[in-house]
Amino acid sequence: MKSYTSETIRNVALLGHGGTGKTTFLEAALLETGVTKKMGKVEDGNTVSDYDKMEIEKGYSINTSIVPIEWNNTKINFIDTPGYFDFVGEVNAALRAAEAAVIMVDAGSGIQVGTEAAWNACERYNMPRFIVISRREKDEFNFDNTLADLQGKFGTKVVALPWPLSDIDDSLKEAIAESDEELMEKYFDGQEFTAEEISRGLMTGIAHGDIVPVCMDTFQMGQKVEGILNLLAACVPTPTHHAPYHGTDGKGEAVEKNITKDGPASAFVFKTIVDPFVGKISVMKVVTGKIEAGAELYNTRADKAERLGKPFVLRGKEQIEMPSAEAGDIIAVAKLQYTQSGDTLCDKNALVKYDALDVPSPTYYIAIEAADKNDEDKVGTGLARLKEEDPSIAVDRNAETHQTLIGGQGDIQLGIIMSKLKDRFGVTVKTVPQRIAYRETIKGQSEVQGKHKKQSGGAGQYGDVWIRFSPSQEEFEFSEELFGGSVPKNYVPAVEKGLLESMERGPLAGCKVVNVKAVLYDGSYHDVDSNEVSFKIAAGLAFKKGIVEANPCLMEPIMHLDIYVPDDYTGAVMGDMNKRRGRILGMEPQMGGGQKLMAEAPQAELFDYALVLRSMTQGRGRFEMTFERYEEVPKMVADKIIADHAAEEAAKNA
Ligand SMILES: Nc1nc2c(ncn2[C@@H]2O[C@H](COP(=O)(O)OP(=O)(O)OP(=O)(O)O)[C@@H](O)[C@H]2O)c(=O)[nH]1
Ligand SMILES: [Mg+2]
Repeated sequence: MKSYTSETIRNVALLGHGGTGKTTFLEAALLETGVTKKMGKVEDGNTVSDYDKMEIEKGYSINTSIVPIEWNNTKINFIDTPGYFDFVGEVNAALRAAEAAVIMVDAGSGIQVGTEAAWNACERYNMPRFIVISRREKDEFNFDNTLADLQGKFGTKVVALPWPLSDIDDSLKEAIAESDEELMEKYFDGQEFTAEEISRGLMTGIAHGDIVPVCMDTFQMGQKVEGILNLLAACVPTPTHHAPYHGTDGKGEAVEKNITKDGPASAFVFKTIVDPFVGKISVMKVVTGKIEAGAELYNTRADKAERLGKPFVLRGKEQIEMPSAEAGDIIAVAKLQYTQSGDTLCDKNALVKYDALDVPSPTYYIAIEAADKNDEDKVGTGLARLKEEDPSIAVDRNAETHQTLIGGQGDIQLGIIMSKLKDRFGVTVKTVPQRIAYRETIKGQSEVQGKHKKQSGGAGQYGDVWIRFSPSQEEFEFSEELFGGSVPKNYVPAVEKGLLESMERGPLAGCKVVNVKAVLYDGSYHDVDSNEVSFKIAAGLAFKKGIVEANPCLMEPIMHLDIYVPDDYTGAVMGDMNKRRGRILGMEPQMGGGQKLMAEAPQAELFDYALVLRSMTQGRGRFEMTFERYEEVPKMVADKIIADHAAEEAAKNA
């Protein structure tokens, strides 16, 4: 593929509800531009964009892919995003590389949750946008009705746009007038716009997001996409007109960089593909300068230089070599050593680090185990590789529950991660019930004796301690108030060690014990039989007894939730929180509609919250969750946890 200049490149993200035909539209465009001879179909697994094995198997897009379409000396780099909710991280990344978005709307279904999500994402990124209506071949489809729905939802900035511009109706005229004061005056004076003014007004309006054209051109399953391509080639702002990229320079000071081919090179890596055969592919948007094969660029996050191989253009999985790439283009480079998604590569003499990617924080976790215990290491390395590809997954090894958790946006995303582990790394994993990192503590005091004595035959063992237990603000406090040499000082560290080790597994439910103060105040010893081990064991015995006698209780993690829902659903969400032992702390109306509900609930009641909230709100609700504090488990619940633990132990020892 030839190199394109900044002015002849357009970068367009394809967004929209799942299944609206984004990937299919690209197939039509590839056919129309002569790249393919026959149109691929998503259901046949032979499209250019959905090339990943998992995408073919599932029949929908999972990864963002790049499909450049060369059209009348312009190259439109389409960035095809998955429409399904779980893959919002892919959409965020795509919008960091695009100058405009096309929101695909299904003629039959009209506005869907994914349409709203796409619109909101465009608002967040100030993204100029176009609306294209797919599946218009349906009999019941009526353009004016759909347009009216879109205007009802998103406002009058949504206008029908005939292309090439022919008859310009009043709503379009008004929108053009609003783009510019001079044009507004002319409009109110009743003067006609010149062709140049119309074009200027339209471009400004689209670039600022004040005009959102709905493409009027009909296109049907694989035919006639040229109207849309013409419109996009003409009206999508060129990369050089894009709002500047924000970041920091070598001194950590804020900088803004406009896309320009002049000056030192810099590029933003928005996507990583881990190909089992080719290795790692870093997909980047060139922000400034020019990138050539063999260039040495600096990775400002990793603080390492990277030598680039030949840059290439991706078209689905196909790699097309390019001699060089100019600012504004999207290219890929293979086998970079240190670079991850969200990194900046730049000229060493002009350091810059662009703002990192917005990675959605995980809201849904599952606990996994390798089906074969010997594969644990492979699971670890596999997950680390997959996280390079999808930074929105979290991989946590919980030190208290000893479980491996993977987190993401929902069950589809995590199911795919599990399939990929099998497929690419050959390890089968299974999900297991998630454990909560309960903790044990005490609310009262106790004074107990721990005595370890073994004096039958051979060398004896003797350790005897009296310890006072009470609550503490700190995780663990230890001191001694011994008098008269009841316990020789050299055994005191062994007592402390014995207590510390016992804290790992409390007597109630085998959980970590916290917030305990222990004072060693008395004891006895034996001249011959006492040793460190005996005092350690004695301390452990004292601990068990001491905790049980000091009014112990179980503590559980309480999470803070910020839940964003449209007004209609607040009642349902609040009711559901009550069922989860949760509390609503407050409510804040949001700009642009909807409410933010602040709530707290025990983690134990929230495992499925991401899935339930989604179904409760038809996919319109979302939430963020952070750990808040530990709180005492209510007695009824605690009794059950303790009983379950006892049963588990009994089964283990049976
Ligand atoms: N009848 C008809 N079917 C279409 C049209 N466009 C797409 N389809 C079909 O709709 C289904 C979904 O199309 P995709 O292209 O995968 O939709 P998508 O928007 O890429 O979906 P996600 O990747 O899940 O977001 C496929 O079975 C297509 O063949 C169209 O214009 N008319
Ligand atoms: Mg798709």
